Amino acid sequence: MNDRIIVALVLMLVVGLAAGYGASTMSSETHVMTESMTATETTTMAPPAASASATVVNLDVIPDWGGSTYDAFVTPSSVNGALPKPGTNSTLPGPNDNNVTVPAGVAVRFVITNLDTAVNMNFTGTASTDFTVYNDTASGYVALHYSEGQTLPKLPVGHTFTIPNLNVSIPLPPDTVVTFTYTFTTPAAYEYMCMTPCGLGMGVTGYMDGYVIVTS
Ligand SMILES: [Cu+2]
Repeated sequence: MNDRIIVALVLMLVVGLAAGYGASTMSSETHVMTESMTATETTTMAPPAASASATVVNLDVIPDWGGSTYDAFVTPSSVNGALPKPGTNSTLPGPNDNNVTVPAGVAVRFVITNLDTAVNMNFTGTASTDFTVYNDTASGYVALHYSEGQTLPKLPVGHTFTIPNLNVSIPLPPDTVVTFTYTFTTPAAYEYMCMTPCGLGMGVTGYMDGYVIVTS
């Protein structure tokens, strides 16, 4: 083996090692990028404040509402009021305290505060619409954003905010504020409910069942 061949072999070895190093570095970077792109955004920030604006709907989930043993969706203005009345009208909105009215064709921001700390099921599937979960932690609120169509991890939830006729279902983890925005296109009374087996209030109008009344 002459000197030129030895030099050529050494060069090939060095180039090969460099290429291999480069490849492993690139794949490592790609891996990191993939992880950061699919990871849920996490920021520490306060949840939105309650608002009386017509395009904001505030709902609270109260466990064992008024000692009734029924969990309930209530509008914050009724928290200190009378018990919501179980519905007597099974086809249209009844005389309850948790129906909300919004205009059609306007982006409506929902702010749902789940005051219940119970976990009743794992929520799986894909996000039906963009939503953000604000977790109340010892170090402040941590916001987790999920995008429409994103595969959800097994989210432990106490309740859901579900509008079956619109294929909207938002998980409500315990002790969180959950926000999402939705534009209703057609005026109608849309039933919303909790799909989690959370107890006696499930499916009872005025408790974990109400209506979003969309006006023209
Ligand atoms: Cu529920």
